[in-house]
Amino acid sequence: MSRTAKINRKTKETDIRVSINIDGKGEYKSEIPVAFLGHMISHIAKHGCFDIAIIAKGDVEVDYHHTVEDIGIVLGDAFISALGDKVGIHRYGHALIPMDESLAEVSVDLSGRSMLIYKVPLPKNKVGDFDAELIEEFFKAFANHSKSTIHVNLRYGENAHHILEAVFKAFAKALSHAVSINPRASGEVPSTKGAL
Ligand SMILES: [Mn+2]
Repeated sequence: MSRTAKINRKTKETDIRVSINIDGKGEYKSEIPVAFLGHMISHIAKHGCFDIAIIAKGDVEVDYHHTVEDIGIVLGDAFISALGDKVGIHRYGHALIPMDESLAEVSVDLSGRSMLIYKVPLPKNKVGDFDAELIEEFFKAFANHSKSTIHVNLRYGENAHHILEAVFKAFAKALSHAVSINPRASGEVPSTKGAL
């Protein structure tokens, strides 16, 4: 059974369409009016081996906040929808990934409960024209809508672009393992409760 989803979400602030194949090859297509976020999501696709297509419009004349948050919402909705009943998945994933001088750690639990811990001190808030504080909003929205527990911790780093790239690559690797099928647990939901 293919683990795919298509989600459309339209509000007065944004209009976002996401399609995803969790068992993809890392193909990424996007039309996003926030270039830096598009660049970061390309790392989720590539290093998670997810096929992701996003078409997004947003009120970026205000600022990037609504568009970044809402892309997180729709991606989270798409992941949880594609995951279905979570039978046979690993559930947990963890990665510690360097990007040059930066080292980021991400732990994911597809727990059915929403929680984000985000400890990523940045040397400056701007990366190009992008407000780097919005990345926390992206992960908060993703955690809320995918009903997952996500801990993001920067061990150390100096360059804001490198730091965030390490965060996204670590997130991709952690999420990729969490959603992958555990051959020793086939047919079982990975919880002693019997449901996630
Ligand atoms: Mn880069």
